[in-house]
Amino acid sequence: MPTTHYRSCTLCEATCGVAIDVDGDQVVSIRGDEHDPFSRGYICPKATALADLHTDPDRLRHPMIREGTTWREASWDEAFDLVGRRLRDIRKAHGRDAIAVYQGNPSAHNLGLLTFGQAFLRTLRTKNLYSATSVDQLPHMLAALQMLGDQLLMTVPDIDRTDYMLILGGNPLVSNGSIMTAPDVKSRLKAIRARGGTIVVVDPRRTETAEQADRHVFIRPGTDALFVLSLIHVIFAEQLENLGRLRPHTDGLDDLRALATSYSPEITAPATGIAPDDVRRIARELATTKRAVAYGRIGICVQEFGGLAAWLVYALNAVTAHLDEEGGAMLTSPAVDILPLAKLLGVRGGFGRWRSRVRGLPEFGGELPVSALAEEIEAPGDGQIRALITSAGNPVLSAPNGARIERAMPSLDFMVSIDMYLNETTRHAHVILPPTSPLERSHYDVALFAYAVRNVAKYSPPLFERGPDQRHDWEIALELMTRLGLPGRLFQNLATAALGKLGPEAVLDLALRTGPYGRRKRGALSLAKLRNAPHGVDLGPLEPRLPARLGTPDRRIKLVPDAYRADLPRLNARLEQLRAASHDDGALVLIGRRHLRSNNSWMHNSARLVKGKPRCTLLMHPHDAGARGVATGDTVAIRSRSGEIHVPVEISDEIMRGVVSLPHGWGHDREGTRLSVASAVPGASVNDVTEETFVDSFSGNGALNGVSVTVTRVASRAQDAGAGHAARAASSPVS
Ligand SMILES: Nc1nc2c(c(=O)[nH]1)N[C@H]1C(S)=C(S)[C@@H](COP(=O)(O)OP(=O)(O)OC[C@H]3O[C@@H](n4cnc5c(=O)[nH]c(N)nc54)[C@H](O)[C@@H]3O)O[C@H]1N2
Ligand SMILES: Nc1nc2c(c(=O)[nH]1)N[C@H]1C(S)=C(S)[C@@H](COP(=O)(O)OP(=O)(O)OC[C@H]3O[C@@H](n4cnc5c(=O)[nH]c(N)nc54)[C@H](O)[C@@H]3O)O[C@H]1N2
Ligand code: SF4
Ligand SMILES: [Mo]
Repeated sequence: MPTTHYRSCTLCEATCGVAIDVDGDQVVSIRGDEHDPFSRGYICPKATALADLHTDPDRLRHPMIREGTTWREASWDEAFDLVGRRLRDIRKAHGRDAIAVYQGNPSAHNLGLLTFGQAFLRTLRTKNLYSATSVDQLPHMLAALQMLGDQLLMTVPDIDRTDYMLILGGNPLVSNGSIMTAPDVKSRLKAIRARGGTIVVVDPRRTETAEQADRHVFIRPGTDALFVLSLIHVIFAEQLENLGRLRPHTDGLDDLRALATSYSPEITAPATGIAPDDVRRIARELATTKRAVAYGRIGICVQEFGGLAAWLVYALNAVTAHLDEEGGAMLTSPAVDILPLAKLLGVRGGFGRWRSRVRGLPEFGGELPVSALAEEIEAPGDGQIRALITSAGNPVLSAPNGARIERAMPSLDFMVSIDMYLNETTRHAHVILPPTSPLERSHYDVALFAYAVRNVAKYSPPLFERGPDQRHDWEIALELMTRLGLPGRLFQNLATAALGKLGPEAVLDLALRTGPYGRRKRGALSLAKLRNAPHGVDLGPLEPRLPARLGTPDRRIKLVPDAYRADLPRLNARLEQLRAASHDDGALVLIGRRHLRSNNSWMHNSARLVKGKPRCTLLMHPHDAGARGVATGDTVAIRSRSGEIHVPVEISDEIMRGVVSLPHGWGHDREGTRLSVASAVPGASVNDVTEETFVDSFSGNGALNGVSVTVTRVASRAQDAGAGHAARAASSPVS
């Protein structure tokens, strides 16, 4: 008799409730959980891959040790002994900074990694901490830190109550929402229009979200800071500025006015490509709609002026009285308050407290930008990286010029990966420590519920008993913490032992009980309460949190934090350059793209998800294609300073002229991986051509979008028939 198990899907930020029918150890079906109050039955096609992941014969179930080019299974004891000994030796010989860590995106979807994993990393006390943050939301966190006083105080669009949503550089219909946990975002967007509201999308591509919106405006990649400055310019020029309820708590209105004066829509139009009338219209609509919000996502972050752009979107919401207001950009009241939790785990927010050794890129939140990783491995001298720990990350495919990181890896004295796949990154490790599958562990979305559009809580117990020889991520982290504990740090070592006794459930229970709903007199929230509510609980709509939650020293909102001023000359220089340039010169810039059935680099081993026509295609405007004699289906070479890749082309006017788009996370043709499905549909890695030298030098965030490339035809569709999918060019890499 099949039984039904309820849990949250952990594959993206939407946290959809799934109902999984199981018969013994077999998953019979995965459906949306209609009784989940947040996702109301919605799931996307990726949810079924939870079962594929679990049963995937390629998924590693034992620690692996590499000897030369061959791998053998090892016991946990042997693997931990080796890792502990090698890392201790390296630290002894070269110091703490010789050990680097890269943490990837799935860490944010994993209770054990968010608690024990974080604690472990901080005990290493190395300056060489890296993560996907610096190719993602870093500029958002920086804006939150600078303006509101805590890097975790990122705002969330109150999508269920807004009547006007300006979306910049986000494609929630495909990504299912980011820094906006909102299952079934499509229905939520539809509801905006159904209640008479308006959605405007600003994006270099007419995306799936743009197709659903009232209006779409093309923008030249990397120019959002200029566009938003013009919106702010118009708001002041037409005296529409309004700080609303937060006026007595906000500094810098005059500074912002002064700063925006020189960015009239006429000045910025030649750079952004957005007509002045469009700018004025959007500015007026945003300022005069009571419940309205500007929402910027990864497109405004991973670009040359990501720091400025993300800050200006926050400032725009603030000067239109949409910060911390219903229907605007709000802060959440999560059941697990991540602010105290982060402090407990040793995460200290901050910016620029130190700089990377080789290029001087700024630290953020205790981490250095991943764009600096390769050179920090390569460049000899004090502080050079000698050992690398990767955890839930695949920087070879995901980081800018991942190919250079890959070339640097063999020079490491030691590398260990905490990962369930032998993939493009982990194949360079000496040891792989594979954690349990998502269905074998308990789950609570500590991070994602803190950025959800409603306050919700849901606990998922494990569905399957883990195998006898399986370890959870948190157990792996704890074991490493024990073996690498710094001698003489008695308190830390005792804390490690105590944590180990507790496990993530107890930490979660404590956090729930001490959180805002755990201290209530009636119906106080606890782990036991959540265990009795398998579909999750709804804790209500978002509520105003300011000024109480401010973390700035003087407890005031800073509209114009000092740090940003210094970066304006760089923006002005680019503005002048773009105004002077002819935009008919045939130059091309490259941006990214996501697909509903894909998830960064690691879900291409599910046959269900990768079936169908190839997705790793270059989108190109008909005019640009015509000028190069390229037709749909032809194979082209994309070249940049980093290297060259070959991919098939799709011609469409959904992409702006002068811009081409290729998704990331492909390139599974590297030798020596164990990804039997993915390597049959390899595609090529866009991060072989993105550039580690192309960064937002102010924030340190990687500029994955807006990379200058050339595109030339290498084979016509006919010639290419039978050649299969895109491939990595055999040409020697350039660096
Ligand atoms: N060009 C370009 N590059 C990009 C982006 C882009 O838009 N364009 N997007 C960037 C963004 S936003 C991000 S977040 C990064 C993502 O890049 P990364 O953070 O490096 O993550 P993934 O590529 O998804 O790789 C995840 C790895 O974690 C492993 N894994 C999965 N689940 C678990 C688990 O529970 N435990 C452990 N230990 N391992 C697990 C997988 O096997 C895989 O090896 O890519 C970035 N790179
Ligand atoms: N299906 C699926 N879902 C995912 C992921 C996935 O890989 N697949 N990844 C997850 C992760 S790690 C993240 S961080 C989120 C990201 O979530 P989103 O930010 O919604 O992701 P994207 O679809 O990359 O949307 C970015 C948009 O920015 C546009 N863009 C590029 N350059 C610029 C620019 O200079 N200015 C402006 N205004 N727009 C620009 C792109 O055309 C694209 O439409 O998605 C998550 N969800
Ligand atoms: S939208 Fe995200 S959370 Fe929901 S089912 Fe799809 S992958 Fe899972
Ligand atoms: Mo991301």
